[in-house]
Amino acid sequence: MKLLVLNGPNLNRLGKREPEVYGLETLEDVKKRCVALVKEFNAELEFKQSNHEGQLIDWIHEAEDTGVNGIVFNPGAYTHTSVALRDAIASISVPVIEVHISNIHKREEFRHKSLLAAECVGQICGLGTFGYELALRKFLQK
Ligand code: CA2
Repeated sequence: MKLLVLNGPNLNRLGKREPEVYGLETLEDVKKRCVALVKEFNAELEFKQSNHEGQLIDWIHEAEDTGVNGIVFNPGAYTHTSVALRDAIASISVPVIEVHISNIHKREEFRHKSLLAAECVGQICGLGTFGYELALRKFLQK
C-alpha cells in the first residue's frame, strides 16, 4: 500500500502563526505522526507540500502513474478557487480525501465552498491535524 499526503499553499507556515485557528504543531510534526501511523501498517508514505498549483497538479498526475493507492489532500486556499486542481483530481482514478485542519464552515463565507470536494471520496474538516490520520486510516483499513 502506497499513500501520498499533499499539502497546498502556506501550510509550510503551520505552527508559526494563527495558533488559535491551526494549532501549534508544525507541518514537520504532522509528517512525523503520519509516517509513524503508516509504518504500523507496513505501508509506504510520501508527504509533500507546495505553494504552487502546477506542482500540486503534477504530483496528482504522478500519483496515478506510480501506483499510489490513496491521496490525503489539504489543498489550502486552492480549495476555494482552483478549477485546475478539481480537474486534476477528476483526471485520475486514485481516490482522494480532502482534509482541512480548521472547520471551513465556521469561518469566512468564501471558505465555505470547496471546488474539489465533489471529486473526492470525502472531506474531513475541523478536527485539527488529527484529520490527516483519520483520512490515512480510511485508506489503511482492510
Ligand atoms: O483549515 C485548513 O486546513 C485550510 O486548508 C488551511 C488554509 C486555508 O486557506 C483553508 O481555507 C483551510 C490555510 C493554510 C495555512 O495558512 C496559515 C496561515 C497562517 C499561519 C499558518 C498557516
